[in-house]
Amino acid sequence: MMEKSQVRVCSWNEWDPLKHVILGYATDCHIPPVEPALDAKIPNDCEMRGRCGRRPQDSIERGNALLEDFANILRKRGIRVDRPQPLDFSRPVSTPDFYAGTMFGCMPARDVLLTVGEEILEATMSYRCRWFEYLCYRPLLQSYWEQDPDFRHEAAPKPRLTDRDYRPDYLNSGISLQQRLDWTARKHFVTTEEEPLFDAADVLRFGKDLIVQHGFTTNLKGIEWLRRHFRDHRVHAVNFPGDPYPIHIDATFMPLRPGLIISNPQRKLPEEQRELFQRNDWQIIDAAQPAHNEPPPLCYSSVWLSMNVLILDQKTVCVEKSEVYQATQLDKLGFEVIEVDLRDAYAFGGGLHCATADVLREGTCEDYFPCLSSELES
Ligand code: DAV
Repeated sequence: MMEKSQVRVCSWNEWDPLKHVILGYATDCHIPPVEPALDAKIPNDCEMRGRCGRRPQDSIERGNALLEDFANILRKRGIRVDRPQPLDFSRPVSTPDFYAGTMFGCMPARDVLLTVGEEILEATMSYRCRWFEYLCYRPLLQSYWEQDPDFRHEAAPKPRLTDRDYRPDYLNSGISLQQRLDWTARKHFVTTEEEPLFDAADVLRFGKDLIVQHGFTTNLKGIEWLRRHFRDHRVHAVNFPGDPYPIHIDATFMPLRPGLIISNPQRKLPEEQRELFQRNDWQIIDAAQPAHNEPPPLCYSSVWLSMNVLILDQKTVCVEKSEVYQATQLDKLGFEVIEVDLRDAYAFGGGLHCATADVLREGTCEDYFPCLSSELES
């Protein structure tokens, strides 16, 4: 669904005034059959193990109703909201290299689309079931391209996703939590370095600098690909020991405005990687505790979706309604907090930040890290 009027694509960071956004749908979302990278993300005791197929219709309807309410909250603030075009996600994904029984869905737009300035880049993705997800966004991107002569629509090379992309030791479903923590602390992730892989939600945009999480969904070659692609940017790899399932940076490290980041207290940025922020007067503070002890049913994500906030401008932030501790923290930090009821849509792929992808934020490309020594530029 596409609203009319002239489109302009441009967004350099996570906090400048938001004007236009894409928001996903829960429609036809599936739990895909087991595949290597997805399997590594599902906790051992999770009820999703062994389940696959279309998600229950009542949960899809509830998810879509909440997403529509979220869209209306944004529209009332003058933000234009476009929606993707869901596919028949029950269909398999088949290429010469692999076969996956079904697709996934199109709720977390942030995972697929990376907006950097006047460019929107389709990520490679690293799950087989998500290989074709970009197609849901093509009608929108094509129409932006026709309306905005400065918009650059780009796509990263589609990966082969053969078994060589995944470490076989993660296929053992009996891996202990301690084993996972040991592995992720020494960057032994499920994805190998067979070819460049990244999900767009592993990237945070700080003007001239891109901060990219190395983990399950993004490998070092993916980060190197981004570095060669965004030649006018500085691309920094980060990783977060303490996260047994490191996918997507946006429930781990979240810039709120220039100089201020909330960071997941269970997933600390290593000391040597903090230096970049400290030298440039960025404060990294612990995010508030989540309000829940467990994620909602059939959800891949952790309780830390509490910190998956959507910033509307440097004074205004959308927070999930039940996340009272996170809301209080943001209020104390001087933000106007807008409550958004979205928890029952988490199972479709994430929270408020995940569900959206920027099309337009006001503002220009600034340098928020002027003090960079060459040895830190990696
Ligand atoms: O903490 O489970 C979720 C991020 C989803 N985009 C987590 C990360």
